[in-house]
Order: sequence, then C-alpha cells, then structure tokens
Amino acid sequence: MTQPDARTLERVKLALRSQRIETPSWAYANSGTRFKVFPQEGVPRNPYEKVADAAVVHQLTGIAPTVALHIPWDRVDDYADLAAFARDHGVGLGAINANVFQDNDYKLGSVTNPDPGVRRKAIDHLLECVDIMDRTGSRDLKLWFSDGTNYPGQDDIRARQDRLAAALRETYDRLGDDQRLLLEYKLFEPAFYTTDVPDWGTAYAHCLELGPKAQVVIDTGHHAPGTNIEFIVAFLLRVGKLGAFDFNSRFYADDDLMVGAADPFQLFRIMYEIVRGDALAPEGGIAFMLDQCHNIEAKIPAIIRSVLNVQEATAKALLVDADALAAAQRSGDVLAANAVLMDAYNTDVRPLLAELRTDLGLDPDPMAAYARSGYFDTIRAERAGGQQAGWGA
Ligand code: LRH
Ligand code: MN
Ligand code: MN
Repeated sequence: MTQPDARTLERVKLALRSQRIETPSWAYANSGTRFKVFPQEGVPRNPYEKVADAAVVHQLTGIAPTVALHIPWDRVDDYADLAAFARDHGVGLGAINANVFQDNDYKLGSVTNPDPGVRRKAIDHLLECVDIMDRTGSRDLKLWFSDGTNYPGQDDIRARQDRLAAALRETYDRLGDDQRLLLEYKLFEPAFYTTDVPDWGTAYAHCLELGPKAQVVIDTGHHAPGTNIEFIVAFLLRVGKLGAFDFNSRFYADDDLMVGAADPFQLFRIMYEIVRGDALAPEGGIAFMLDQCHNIEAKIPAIIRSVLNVQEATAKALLVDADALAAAQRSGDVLAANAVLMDAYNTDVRPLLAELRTDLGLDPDPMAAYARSGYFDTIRAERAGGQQAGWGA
C-alpha cells in the first residue's frame, strides 16, 4: 500500500482535534469482581478526587475533557460546587448515570418491579438524577436497568414492558429542552431468564416511542459473542437514534476491560462506521464514554491507555480511502474493497498521533509523561483508604 500523503495526514489530524472521550468516575476508584476487590494505593476517597484524577487524564491526552458521575456513588452535598471544582481543574462533569440496581428493594426489579411502591422509589431516583443534571449542567441521563427475571413464570413479561414504558415516559417528560435520556441495554446479568432491556432493538423501540430526546447507548461489552456491533452502530446512526457509547473490552461477558485491548480490530470497525456516518465531532451528538473497571492494573495509566486506544482506532478509521472504497464497492470488487479497509487498519498511526500531540502542546507519549509526572507518588502519600467504586460498598 502507499503511505498516506501529507494532505491526508493533515485531514486526519484536523478531524482528531475534535474528538472527545468521557471517562467514568468509577474507573478511578477501587473495583473488582464479585469474588474480590483488590484495593490499590492512592485511589480517590471522594468524587472530588475522582474529578482531580480525570483532570490528569485530560491534561495528558488532551481529548478527555469530561467525567461521568454515578449516583449515588458520587453523591455530594453541592453539585454546583463539584462542577466548579471540575472547571477549576480544566474538566467538566458529563453524563449522570442513575443507579437503581443496588438497593435491597430492587431484588425483583426497579422500574419493572411488580410492587408499585418500589417502582415509585426507582422513578423518584431517576427524577432526582435529572435534578442533579440541572445543577451540574450535564446534558445526558444514562439509564441501565438490571431488571429482569430468573425463572419462567416469575413475572409477566409484557406487564414489565408496560411498567418500563411508564417509568421512561415520566422521566423523559421531566427532561429540560437540552437534556437527553440515554437508554443502555444488556444481554443478561444479573437476571438470567428474561432481561427487560436486553438488546438494541428493545432500547430502540422504547426510545422511538419516547421521542427525539431519547437515544440508545451501546456498551460494547453487553452483547452475545460474535454480535456484529458495527452493524448496530450503522443502523442506529442512520435513523438518528445512536446517543452514546460505553466503551470497554470483553472476552466473555461484561468484562469491563480496557477498550481496544481484546479486539482492536472491532474498535476500528466501530470507529469506521462513526467516521462513515460523519458522527465523530461533538456536534454529531454522540457521547463517547468509557465504562471500565481496572481491577488488577493501575487505574490512571489504564484510563490513559484506553483513551489512546480509542484515538488510535479513530485515526485508522479516518485513514480509510473513501473514494477507493466506494469505487471498489460499486464495481463489486470484494477483495479490493476489503483491502482498502485493511490498508487503513494496518497503518501505524503512532507517529501521526505523536505529531498531533506535539502540535497541541502535549507530550507525544502520555503514558511516559504520566510515569514521569510524579502524580502517583503524590496521591499515594495524600490518600489513605481509597473509596470503592460502588460494587459491594
Ligand atoms: C452495567 C453498566 C452500566 C452501569 C455500569 C457501572 O453493566 O454497564 O452502564 O451504570 O455498568
Ligand atoms: Mn455500561
Ligand atoms: Mn456493563
């Protein structure tokens, strides 16, 4: 293949300048599996320290200017104060993630629970999250429901859809003009027989019924093995219903490993559909978020690595020669079309990205810059008894 010419490289660098990736507050905190949480030194003890860590990731990468919060894990007395703290650190507060999966009351579900009292409690939490968005200035409310059943006959599948629709409607109607409801689906877990929002089709149908402010979230870990995620991306983008990503990697189920670690080619294919749909820039309305847990690896460098992995896949996607691809597709030349994609994927974009960072006044190697920064030594000394991300807390 021919190396990309100077004009192509400039075009790619320009597009990359507009890329934004949101990091999740919970990724900075201690987390684990249901078998064990291995505590790490220097982890944040409160939401303010999570925001401070997120600010370091942004300083070094230049493309992670917001941090998502999870309520109640990130409950504070004064959200406007947290937002001001974030601003002072050069970042902003991003999506508010609701949590209706951790209370004892939710054993049989939250918004789809057969008990109207439990449903009321769950909906009230969702409404409270919109109140918080008003104070943080967040645009997006992200909803994931652990609701479902374990046994045939346990509850009425159809009635649960009615309850879900009613809860979503009440929440949707509470949104301000510039706010959105993002509905996340997940194949299974913790429910094993039925899940009330198991797939993109279910999420899409509910969002369609709700209206334009409701959009679907694709968490890359939430599919059956072999699912073609880029197809889902292309479909939802085409109909204007793709709202966000929760990026991560998985080998088996909802593993929450670093995005691009398990299957960088899949990440490239996803980002190609984003580029193809002209949806990379923030004006496209897609929130590119990470949803990961760093259980055995150091957290801040793992988050930096993840941001860089998304950027690297994006650079490769931007290198796809659109004209050559279209010509090969038109002429039915399967091998040539495939080769156009593979040429882009196989290009080493690391020099290009190092150049981009230098242009932006950043260190060309953010991982090395973090290691040199001494930040870890500071937080290790300052913070004792760091906070758990949420699970089992
Ligand atoms: C559920 C999920 C959802 C939660 C997050 C912590 O598996 O992906 O996005 O809010 O994990
Ligand atoms: Mn998720
Ligand atoms: Mn998940």
